[in-house]
Amino acid sequence: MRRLLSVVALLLAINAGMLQSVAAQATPEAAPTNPFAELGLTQLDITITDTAFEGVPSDLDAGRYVVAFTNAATSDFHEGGAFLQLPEGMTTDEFMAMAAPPEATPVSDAATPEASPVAEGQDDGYPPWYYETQIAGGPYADPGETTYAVVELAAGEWVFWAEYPGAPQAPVAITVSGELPSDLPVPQADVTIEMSEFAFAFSDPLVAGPQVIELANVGEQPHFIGFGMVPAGTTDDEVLALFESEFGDPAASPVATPVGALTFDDVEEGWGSGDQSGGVTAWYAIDLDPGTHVVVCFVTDPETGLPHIMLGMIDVIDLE
Ligand SMILES: [Cu+2]
Repeated sequence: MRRLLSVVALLLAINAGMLQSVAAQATPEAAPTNPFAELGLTQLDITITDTAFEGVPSDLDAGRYVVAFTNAATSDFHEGGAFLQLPEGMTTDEFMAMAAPPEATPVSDAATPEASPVAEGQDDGYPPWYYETQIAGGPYADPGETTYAVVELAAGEWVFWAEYPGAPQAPVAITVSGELPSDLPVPQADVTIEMSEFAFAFSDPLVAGPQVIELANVGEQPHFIGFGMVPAGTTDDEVLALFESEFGDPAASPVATPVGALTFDDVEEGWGSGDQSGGVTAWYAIDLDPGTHVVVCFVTDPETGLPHIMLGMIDVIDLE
């Protein structure tokens, strides 16, 4: 949930102290095995460090790929990224400049460092191109862990990036060429989760333990799924009230629940996917602890300016 909260932080300017309070408390677990090994797909071994993404190829053929993603950063956070096709008319250099940390951006006039397009974009939410371009999903992993995903990349100019401007890891450019094969292998999934405006729909109940999810965005806006563990008995309304208390505009929000006892200290970071555009499916090997989980999406709805969680992309589920 670190990225979820990072996004919210960037968009809504929460203070850094609260972000600290929701840092991961997860203990390292045994690395899951690769459930996609039998598909015959090429594997991309990508590692995130404190300063870079390593192992991202610069050229690929169009197709599906198994991504083995290792979090070797020293933070306590869930770290990851997503494959994003450059929007029409945007060059790789322009994307790199948009995503660069502020201190790495040359500032000709030191008196007005905030007057960059990046800062303006953050104030206004996601830039319009975010809703137009193709985002293929991407892997996230807890500290020291390796996770597995299958993503599909069509021909075009792509980047693998950390999903928020200012990340210390620079995006890596990928040129994808050729036609998508017509006989793409389809991973076997235990549960299909459909994301739309504004709901998650589960084909089967999630269970505790390792499993493969097929994550399908059947909507129009980008979506992702993020998990967090909450105390047993927590309700949707309590989670919504917590987020509304920090980020919400009571006049604009459909939620009018009074703030409950739930605090950000009660929410423990869990697994989350990279963003996926409408029509995009990706597969992820996940491993869920027993207990009560909240699943959420924080992409901003451009019409209302509200994060999708406030519009219905929230479920509380109990796993045994
Ligand atoms: Cu969403």
